[in-house]
Amino acid sequence: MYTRKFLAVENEKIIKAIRENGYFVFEEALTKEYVESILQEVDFEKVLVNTNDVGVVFSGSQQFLTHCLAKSKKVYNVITSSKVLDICNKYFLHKFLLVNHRIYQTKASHYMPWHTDNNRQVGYQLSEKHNMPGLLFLFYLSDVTKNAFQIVRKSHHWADNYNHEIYLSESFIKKFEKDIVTLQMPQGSLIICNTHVIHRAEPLDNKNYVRKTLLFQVDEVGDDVENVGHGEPNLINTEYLENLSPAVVEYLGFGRPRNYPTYPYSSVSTISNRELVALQKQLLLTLFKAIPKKMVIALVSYRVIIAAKRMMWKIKHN
Ligand SMILES: O=C(O)CCC(=O)C(=O)O
Repeated sequence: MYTRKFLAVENEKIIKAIRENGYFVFEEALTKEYVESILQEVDFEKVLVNTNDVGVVFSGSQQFLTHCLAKSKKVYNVITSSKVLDICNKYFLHKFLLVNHRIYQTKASHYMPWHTDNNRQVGYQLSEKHNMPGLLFLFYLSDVTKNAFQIVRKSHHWADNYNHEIYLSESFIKKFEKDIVTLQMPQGSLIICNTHVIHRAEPLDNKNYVRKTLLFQVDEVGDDVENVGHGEPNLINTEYLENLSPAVVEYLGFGRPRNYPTYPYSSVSTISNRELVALQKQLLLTLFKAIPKKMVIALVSYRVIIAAKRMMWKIKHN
């Protein structure tokens, strides 16, 4: 999964960088083969419509697979890897929790304002900025030359002074131009940042560009009752839970309430017009293909079909 050169980096060094600068970066932390195998488990083009499974949803110019822990063993392995857990163990002083995770694809055009991720929510709404320490892990699953993660270096030392702001304006951030770091990096690269650091994805306006990302956030919830319910649902495929340790049980939040809805909000109306037209075509095609079968069912009735099935079964098994 991880490259040897990344595994060789001492976690103390990673933590020192995060404490000083607000972030740590490493090019090609995951091997190319591992990233490709993750991407094989995610079909970004197949949107969920009356599908009895977890899968991809559209939200404007982005597509999300939020329930990765139910769909991808490879992602489960990254999120619960000993490298990640050891970094968290050393960084946090008290109980920490995986509060959200997702794989997403960003296409063509996208605008994200400058913000921090120390958010408390009521439903989909941000209710306040909290003081819990937190780490955001972001892996590039494609080469990122545009729409890169941008960070205001060392802003975790002062960003909490602006906790009354939901987003920070471009004109305000311009004052810190010399501290803005734009992280264009190859597939497999990793960024870990303090959730109190000001960041965003660089605005994108390019029809032919696609960026793929795995992101997850870990917050130090401790034993504070105020933090009970902090986090999005974790749907986990039990097949993945070999060697489940008490530490992983606590980190994934078994038995712990999670009050936030799954991000992002999605419905038919969050599908872009282009994708909606493609979907309509697909639906019409399905309808035309289904008409003969439905006509037969209507004419023959299910009783006759079941009787025919019983007869075929008997012929096959006698
Ligand atoms: O995708 C990115 O580069 C940034 C994501 C981000 O800031 C977020 O989801 O909070």
